[in-house]
Amino acid sequence: MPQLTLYHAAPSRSSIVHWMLEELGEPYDIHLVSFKKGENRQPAFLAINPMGKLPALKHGDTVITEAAAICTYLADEFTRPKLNVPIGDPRRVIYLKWLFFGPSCVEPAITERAFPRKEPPARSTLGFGDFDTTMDVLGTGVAAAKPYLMGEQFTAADVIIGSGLRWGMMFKLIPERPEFKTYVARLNERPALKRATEKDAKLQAEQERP
Ligand SMILES: N[C@@H](CCC(=O)N[C@@H](CS)C(=O)NCC(=O)O)C(=O)O
Repeated sequence: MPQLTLYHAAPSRSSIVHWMLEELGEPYDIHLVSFKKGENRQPAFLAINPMGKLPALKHGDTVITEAAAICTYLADEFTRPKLNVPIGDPRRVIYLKWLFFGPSCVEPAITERAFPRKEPPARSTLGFGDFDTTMDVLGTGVAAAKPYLMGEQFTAADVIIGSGLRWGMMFKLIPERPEFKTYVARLNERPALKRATEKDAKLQAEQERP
């Protein structure tokens, strides 16, 4: 029986971890949680993640939540596919920066764009500063990706930053800059992402059956 179980709704932020698991190549189970049926707000799931949100991952008896934390954990725990930059490697600072830049800058910048506030707070109080600066920093990083953020090595940071870009571009919330399009097109060629996307389409049909 696989030691890894992904609590998942397809497609959603748990698709980020679904992609990561496909990159990892370890056996895993999927436990579908239906938003429509409100399963994420029921006691059984709240015992897994009191936030009532997906993704959550069970590894043996351990539960971990938050997409970027899960991807960081998996990359460090299962080192065979070399999806992490380990402690002691000077490149780890850049790797960690991108892993955190996803949920703390890219995602809130996109959400702000989708649901703009009438009176936006001062730039200094927002963790992401402002949308344009976030996009500029992201653009510079992605333009330098040869072919990935950490160079030749594909890492969990590409899963996090790539997922944010793919999601933002799908909903037309991120400008279609050539560097974004080139990087995302490169990621879309990864067999693991193709597998996760195909599986998600099937799971979506399954989870929507009454
Ligand atoms: N900070 C969380 C966000 C997770 C999140 O918002 N997930 C959404 C799915 S895309 C969810 O579970 N929404 C259901 C709800 O809040 O009721 C992460 O990065 O993992």
